[in-house]
Amino acid sequence: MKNFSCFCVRLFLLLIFALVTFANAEVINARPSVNGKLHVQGTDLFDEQGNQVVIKGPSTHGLTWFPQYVNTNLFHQLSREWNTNLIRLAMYSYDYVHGDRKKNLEVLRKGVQYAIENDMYVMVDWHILTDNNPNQNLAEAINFFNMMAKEYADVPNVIFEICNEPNGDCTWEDIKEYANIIIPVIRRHKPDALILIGTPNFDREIQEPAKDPVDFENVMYSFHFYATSHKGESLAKLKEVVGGGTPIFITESGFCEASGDGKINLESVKQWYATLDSLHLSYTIWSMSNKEEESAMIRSDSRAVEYLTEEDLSLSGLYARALFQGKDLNQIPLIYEPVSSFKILARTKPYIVWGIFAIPVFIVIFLVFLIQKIRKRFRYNRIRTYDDLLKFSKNESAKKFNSKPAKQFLGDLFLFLSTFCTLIYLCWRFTCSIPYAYG
Ligand code: IDC
Repeated sequence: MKNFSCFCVRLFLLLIFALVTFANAEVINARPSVNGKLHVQGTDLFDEQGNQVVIKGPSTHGLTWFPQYVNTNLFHQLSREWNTNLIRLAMYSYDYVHGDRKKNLEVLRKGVQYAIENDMYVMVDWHILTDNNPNQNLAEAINFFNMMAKEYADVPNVIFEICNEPNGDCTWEDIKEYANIIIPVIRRHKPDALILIGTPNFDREIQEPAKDPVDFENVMYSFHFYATSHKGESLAKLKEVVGGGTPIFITESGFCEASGDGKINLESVKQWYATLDSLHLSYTIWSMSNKEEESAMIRSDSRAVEYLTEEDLSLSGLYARALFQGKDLNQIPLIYEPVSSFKILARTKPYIVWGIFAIPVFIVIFLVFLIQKIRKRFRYNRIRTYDDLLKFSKNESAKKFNSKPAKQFLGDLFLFLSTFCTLIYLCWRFTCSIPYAYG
């Protein structure tokens, strides 16, 4: 009996040990208040106690484009109900440099504050895009990161993404040069800051830093994908680079095409995010907005900003929420009604939709012209317009004002083409380009 109780106690202790070890192996829902500052070890992220962590959450759209979604109630819902422990604040550097700087900073600071209030990690993203090389606005970037690192030196929540997507002819050497300047600026105030570095060609060429990493600890390199546009080859590259020991953070991803629009490819989505989970990669999903594009998580006809119900969510929103909550994506049917398919086609491939309109419009105008001509022929002696008056006049001096056949043809052609283009434009305008939500 004594042996048996000894055995039971041992078994119980073993169970507890196994549970603790298992729990330590991966803290899915790391929280700044519990897990503190994050740091990189190998290819993984770890908390202050040495537990491996993964952080996930949505990315905002441009901060000053959709500032209404930066509010504490929505962040509370994202944190508590959506189970997200990360929010990315996308501050378009072009807007900051050339636009309303005060507004950008105001929304950004609010975003950081709400993330702190709701116990989320927060990624401060210097969102370069049209300014394709981060060195273009180097002085501004230095000032910006100096200010941010100083302000949030002691805040474990804040993570820095020093440049969104370098593109065009921006090389890895250019990015390294930039990182070598910006990282010390940040680290002067926040020596242990976690820093994420962009990679060439819209954060896709992660093999470059794999070959030639920067000389700093505690950094990760950004990789972006959009499931409809990027598939096998990109996925294989990601696996290979991570397998080779390079730390990667998916600072942005999406379910549709890289344009931010176009239909979702669910099979590809499942494959990508299952891979991210198996590699313990952290990620954000684009975007928390109601823009009329497929990547927006909120429906374009929704006006909710502080709490999102099921009805407010687009397909992207439903899938993103399911991923964050660890639910099965197959539970959400991927259905495109003919109207929404047509709208997506009009936004992504407008020339096809114009073509679709062009055929019936052409036929209708052609028939109208034909009928007009036939009618004129049979009722030639009826005078209706000044033109007719001249045409049928017996007066010699009036006749010389008659248009020549070539001129007449040109006139008809002009009328035909302008009616044709106007009608196509109106068809497109009424069916596609007036956002439903705005009337
Ligand atoms: C897109 C937005 C779109 C906006 C465009 C230009 O979805 O509404 O008009 O930017 O600013 C990225 C970029 C991200 C893009 C997104 C989708 O980081 O700014 O947002 N994307 O195209 N990289 C790959 C895709």
